[in-house]
Amino acid sequence: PKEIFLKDYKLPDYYFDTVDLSFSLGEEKAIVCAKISVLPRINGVAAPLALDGIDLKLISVKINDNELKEGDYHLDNRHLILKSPPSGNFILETVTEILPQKNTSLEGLYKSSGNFCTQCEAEGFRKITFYQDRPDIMAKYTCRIEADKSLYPVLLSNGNLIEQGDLEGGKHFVLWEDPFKKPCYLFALVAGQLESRDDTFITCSGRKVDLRIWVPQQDLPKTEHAMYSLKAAMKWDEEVFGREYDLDLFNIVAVPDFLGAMENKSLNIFNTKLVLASPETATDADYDAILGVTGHEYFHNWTGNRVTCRDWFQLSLKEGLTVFRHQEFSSDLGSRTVKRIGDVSKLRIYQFPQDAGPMAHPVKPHSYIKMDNFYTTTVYEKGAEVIRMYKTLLGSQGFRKGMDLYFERHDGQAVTCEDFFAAMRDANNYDFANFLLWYSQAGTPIVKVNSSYNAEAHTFSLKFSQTVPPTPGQPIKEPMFIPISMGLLDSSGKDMPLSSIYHDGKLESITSGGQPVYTTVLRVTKGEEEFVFNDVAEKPIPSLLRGYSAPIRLHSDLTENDLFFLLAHDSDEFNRWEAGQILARKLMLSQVVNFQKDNKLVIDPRFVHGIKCILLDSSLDKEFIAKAITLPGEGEIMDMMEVADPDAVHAVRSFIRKQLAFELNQEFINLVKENRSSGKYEFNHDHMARRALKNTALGYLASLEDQEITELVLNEYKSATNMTDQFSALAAIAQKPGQPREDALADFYNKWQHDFLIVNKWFALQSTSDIPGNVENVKKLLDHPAFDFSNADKVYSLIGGFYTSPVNFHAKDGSGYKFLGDLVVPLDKLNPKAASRMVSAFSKWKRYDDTRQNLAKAQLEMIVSTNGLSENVYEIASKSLA
Ligand code: BAL
Ligand code: ZN
Repeated sequence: PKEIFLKDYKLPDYYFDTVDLSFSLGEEKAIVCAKISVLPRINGVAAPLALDGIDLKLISVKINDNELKEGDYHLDNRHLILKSPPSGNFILETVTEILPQKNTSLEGLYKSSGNFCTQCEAEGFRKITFYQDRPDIMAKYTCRIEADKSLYPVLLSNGNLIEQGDLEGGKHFVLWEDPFKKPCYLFALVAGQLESRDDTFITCSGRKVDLRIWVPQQDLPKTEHAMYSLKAAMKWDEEVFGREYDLDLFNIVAVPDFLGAMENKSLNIFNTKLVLASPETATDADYDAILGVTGHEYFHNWTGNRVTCRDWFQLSLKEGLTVFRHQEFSSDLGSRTVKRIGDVSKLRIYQFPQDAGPMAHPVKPHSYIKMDNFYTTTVYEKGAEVIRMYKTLLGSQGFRKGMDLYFERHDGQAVTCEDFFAAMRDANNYDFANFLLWYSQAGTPIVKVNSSYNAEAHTFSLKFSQTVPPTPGQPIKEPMFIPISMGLLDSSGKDMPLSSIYHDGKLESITSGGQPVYTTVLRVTKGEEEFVFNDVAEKPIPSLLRGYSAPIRLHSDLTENDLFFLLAHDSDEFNRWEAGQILARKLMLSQVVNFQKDNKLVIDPRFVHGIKCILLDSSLDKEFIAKAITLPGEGEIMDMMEVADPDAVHAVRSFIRKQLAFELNQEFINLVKENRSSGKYEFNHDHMARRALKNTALGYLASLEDQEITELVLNEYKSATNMTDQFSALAAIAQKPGQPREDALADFYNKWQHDFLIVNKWFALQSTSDIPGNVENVKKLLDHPAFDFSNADKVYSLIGGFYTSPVNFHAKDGSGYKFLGDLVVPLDKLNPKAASRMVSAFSKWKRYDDTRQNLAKAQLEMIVSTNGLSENVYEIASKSLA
């Protein structure tokens, strides 16, 4: 397989101006005609024109109406190369035949539950027709679709519907025209039996936009929340970023076989689970995901579609930025602190390990074999943190100025991350020093900070030192520009006023309009650096990295007492949560050592007391309490160990949970009773926070061996009036093996077997379980009538879920590794994207003991030596072994 490098980027020799597509959709094949007006980049230079094409049967190719002979072009299984096109503008016409019904890869044109749909990002358009499949080719499209009218009454594409009519033989046609230039990855087509929920949105300039959400008819009642989310997103983008929607129609289509969601111009396509919701069938997490993803895809209209990427190395230009935008949208509609805690947890659980493993890559990768493998948490979530740092440094207004300049300069263009950086810099005349390193250096920076107070001089010093660990291909790193948002607490827990800092040989005032500030942002840019605060009346306790102002690992010299103090008093709620997490991590790591030495496990009474104070603090947001009493995940603790020990970490986490449940039993029971749902389900922060707290408490209680508690949890399950409560109670019961677990799981399946989205949750609940020897249960579920190996969502729920349970996936007998390894190769034949995700589970194999290393390595070697492997799987498996 060929590796593609950013440094090799070249401008295309040809641009495409207009593209007229025509699809004839049949039951066995589809015929695609493409008429493209081609412009050479340099007039008079006639280089060969290479078009990408995979799994296409070429019927004919014409230039300026003249059919080409075989000697005029070269055709192989990846390209059609026109050897000597005319030296000026010309019209290229191709006719190709494709087989959507046989396409299981979920990219290109394929059928899903009887409907045709497309997925073209990153490089799926080449499975539809011969094309220069790269994002810097931006053209205006029309799309004519012809199909049987009774089977496919709805025919959709991008832009505006400009013509439609009936044809002979029970067929009909439509013609769509998209007035905006776009790269081919934003092309979309849908054909099928769908109905729409219709609504309208009046934009800030008074234009009426028709909104349609397309689903099978019986699902229409479940689209209310998606429509609410879309309208909220449209309004929010106008208010916060001044971005108005630019067409008169916006469509969303829900499709059962689809990876995530896709921002095709004015025709977003979503996996069904990201559209459908009702209180009885969807959890609060589902409602939240629908809000966030609907926003995300809509926001791409400006950040991704109107301004797109020059090449795929720039993916974070649109994805990091759009994730940041949807995070802010969700924060504004819910609780900012709780959203931030969730986003930072996600970063730590998924991105930090990636940044420390064999697939570590910068936010702007240097190279790839298969671009699909780079739709990663680094590009998305770390990329969003990079955008957040611009805002932290520039403030809200400065950031908005930078965004406005970015759109002003680049609307209608395909650009780079450096172009975005330049807009932020130029709009604010800001010195960003070495900030661009965030795009080019992989690895999570480790920042150490030591503090000291001089009681005579009333000064307080913070000394920072930073390192960035080596990552594949980058053994030596430069210091990064790290914004540290911080404040100082006095002995009563109040924020102290900050007036001036001595730094880099200069005294800097940090007042604002003559008034003292209570939070400031330090610009840490060197390997070692000191900041000295003046006029500090008493020894303070520093609150560092407020709001998690940079994606780093911070090691401070705060004592446990300092952390308990911050947990109780910090005005920055994020840092209150963070203090509790640091304490929990310290406690868990200390008990892991005890477990490994066969010593008795113990829990620090101060920790129990700290949790109790949070539980009983009625001034706190209930969802914040739920987050603050949740222990760090097992993966997070394993990441902090020299050699990851899944058995020890699992035993310790379970022990602490159980001990807290035992010691705070009455408090947890009270929380369950006080926060039961009453009345109608509502999607709003207060209601969701009550449910989150009640269900977190229930989860703790269910870890105890106690008949009364088992009955309480069963009762919660039976009396639940919405899916959030019902599923949480089921998960609580399912923590422990035994008859109540079996009965509840069977009951739940019987109730919901007609709803595949809920059945997927049921699969995932069982596959992710920590119960001993779970691999055998999961193997049995592979034969369950509701499981279907060819459906990606079922595969993610059952097989993908399994490796999220460290004790079972990393079982010392190798049973977990073998289970997954055996499934990767057959899955690769059906869906390489899904298979490569599964292989990623092995990528951290070097973090474990020798026995586990050998067992995991054997699976990777077996996979990589398989004949006919996809590039997707090959890239992950071979890089993991390197
Ligand atoms: N562009 C791929 C799906 C998404 O990130 O929106
Ligand atoms: Zn996106």
